[in-house]
Amino acid sequence: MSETPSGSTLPRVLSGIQPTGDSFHLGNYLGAVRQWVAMQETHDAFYCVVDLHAITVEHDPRALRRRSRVAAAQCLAMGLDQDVSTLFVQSHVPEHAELAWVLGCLTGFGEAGRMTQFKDKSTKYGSSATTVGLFTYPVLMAADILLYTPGHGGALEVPVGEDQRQHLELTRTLAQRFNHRFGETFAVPEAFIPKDAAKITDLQEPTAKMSKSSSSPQGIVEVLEEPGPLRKKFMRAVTDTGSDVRYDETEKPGISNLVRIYASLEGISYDEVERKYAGSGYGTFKKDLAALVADTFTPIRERTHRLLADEEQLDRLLAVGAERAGAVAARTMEVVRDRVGFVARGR
Ligand code: AQP
Repeated sequence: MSETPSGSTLPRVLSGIQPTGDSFHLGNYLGAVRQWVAMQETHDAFYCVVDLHAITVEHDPRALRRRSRVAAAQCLAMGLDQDVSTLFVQSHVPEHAELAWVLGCLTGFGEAGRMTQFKDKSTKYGSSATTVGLFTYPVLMAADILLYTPGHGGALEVPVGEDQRQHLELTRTLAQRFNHRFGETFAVPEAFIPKDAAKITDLQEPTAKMSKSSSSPQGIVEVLEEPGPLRKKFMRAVTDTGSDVRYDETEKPGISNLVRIYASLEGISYDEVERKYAGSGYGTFKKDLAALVADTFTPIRERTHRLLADEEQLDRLLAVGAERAGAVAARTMEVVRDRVGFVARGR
């Protein structure tokens, strides 16, 4: 149990999303933000637009600023409520970078080098574009998490996809190492895969994850996309031989992805989807699925645009989140600085 600036005693949860695209995609919605919205009712929730992580690869400053606001606006449009949870921008709380430095000094070079996501990304970008920031990305993620560990025996839950499990393991190791060297400070965070979180794959390459930065325009379904192009993408989605709507990840990865999306949006089982479309063929199923996605995203898109139309108000809302998150982070860092042996600043 934790005590927050608002006095909440609910278990705490922390999660983040990168402002790396002009829109979130269907995977971000079904695999992350929709669960965030549900968890704000049951948890003392902290959600973060991780702009520091977004500069680990080359970026355009104007795009980053725009995308950070777009990311925050989409979170709010999807149902995050700043009165119930805490939504903030990572760079507004400088303690994230400060704790990352301290934790970096506890992380072995070899240990960081074993992170598979780093190996994949550095192979993809090539050695000249592989920065030290990309290498230490998991250490920053550890700092993001550990700053919000409730100090007095409370739990911190971190929803993670399979691809982030190794980073969470490193976070747990660093928490234990810090506690061992400097005294009990961090509760060791727990990973969990949120109920109903679906992994969504690329519409053109159904065995690859749908991704802001690596999917092709035809493979990704964007939340802010207009219904027309969105429908076309579903109609052109790669499907498999045969014509029956059946969930089979090995034999039918394309149609299985579409069944997963349908089931997830409707809150029904794969069997129910199969029964509903028995004998219908792919065309009817794809048309209905496109309409279902468009109906889900249209109000979100409209709310996002309304929020973005008043930038000052949006920034004020984010300042409220930064204030609340900053209060927790400042308390944690005060303890960390003392434990590590930094001289307290005179007053
Ligand atoms: N395809 C997906 N299916 C289900 N969940 C997904 N998530 C991402 N893609 C899918 C979840 O969305 C959250 C935020 O992800 P992120 O923006 O921090 O980075 P990511 O996981 O690396 O997502 P992208 O789209 O691939 O971004 P880029 O291209 O910038 O790396 C996470 O909870 C993630 O699990």
